[in-house]
Amino acid sequence: VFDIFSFNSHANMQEYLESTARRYPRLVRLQELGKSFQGRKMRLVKISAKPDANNPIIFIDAGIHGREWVAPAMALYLVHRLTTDPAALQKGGELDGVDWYILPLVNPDGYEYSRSSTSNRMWRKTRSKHSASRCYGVDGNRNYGYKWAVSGVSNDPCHKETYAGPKPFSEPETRMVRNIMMDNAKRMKLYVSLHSYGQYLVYPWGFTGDYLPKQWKKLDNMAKAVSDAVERAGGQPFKVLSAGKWYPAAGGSDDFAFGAAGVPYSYTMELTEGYEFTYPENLLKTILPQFYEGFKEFAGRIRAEF
Ligand code: 0X9
Ligand code: ZN
Repeated sequence: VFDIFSFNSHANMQEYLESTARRYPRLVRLQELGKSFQGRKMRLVKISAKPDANNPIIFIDAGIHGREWVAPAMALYLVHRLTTDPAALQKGGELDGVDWYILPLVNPDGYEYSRSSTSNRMWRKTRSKHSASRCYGVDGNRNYGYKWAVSGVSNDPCHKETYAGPKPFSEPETRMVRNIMMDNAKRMKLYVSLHSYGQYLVYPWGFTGDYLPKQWKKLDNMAKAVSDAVERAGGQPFKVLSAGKWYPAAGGSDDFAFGAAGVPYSYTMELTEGYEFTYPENLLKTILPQFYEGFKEFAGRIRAEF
């Protein structure tokens, strides 16, 4: 059964989303996006106090890398708090003047492969098969069509980590995220892609560390404020810098959101320092609420600016 402070299966997540949408019909809508390569349902969770308003949109996705289990757990915790915490609906709360779009698990095939005891806990990529190769999977976070494959990628389909795919958006999963961004580009003001591990909050550019976007100071300031909020809640601070100064890698969703969809604030958030990919499940109840305070800070700043 689904438990908000556990690592849930994709199937249990879908049940949770369905029951949440049934329970809070005025607050939550599920948009069917299509299916993953192996046929798993992909749904965007839209949470809005006033769905018809012209609110700025905060778009969160998680779990593009199969083994990074903490990321979808955080995304679902956001759904949980936004729907059940009365403070979220109050004036100045997270839902006041802001719409939340959450895609809790971008790569369900890779996630389930990583969960299966007969496969590989460290699986990162999708589970697609492209005809020319005997190997499986593409690194979803090298597959986006902005400066695709110019740095930090492998062209070898058998590379376990960073194969960029045969072409940009070769994966159904990354195409779905692209469509969410492009369909909502006008109103989308913040994009956060949740990953793990190492506690980093990084912003464009990711494809290069040689230079920064001209708006980098605003990106940097917001990230530091979010990090401070998490620290005030008892969590570890984030290391804040541009993704490319950490290490250059092209074809990431953050660069696409910022460079192609024109989302003014775009981040990759790497949760949890210290445990690599196997974060202890029993610590989720401590850290998820701490990170949530960072998302409150994001929402407050987006509301104030847009
Ligand atoms: O390499 C990645 O895709 C991300 N780190 S992870 O360890 N979770 O794989 C960082 C991506 C940062 N953004 C870009 N380089 N565009
Ligand atoms: Zn990752």
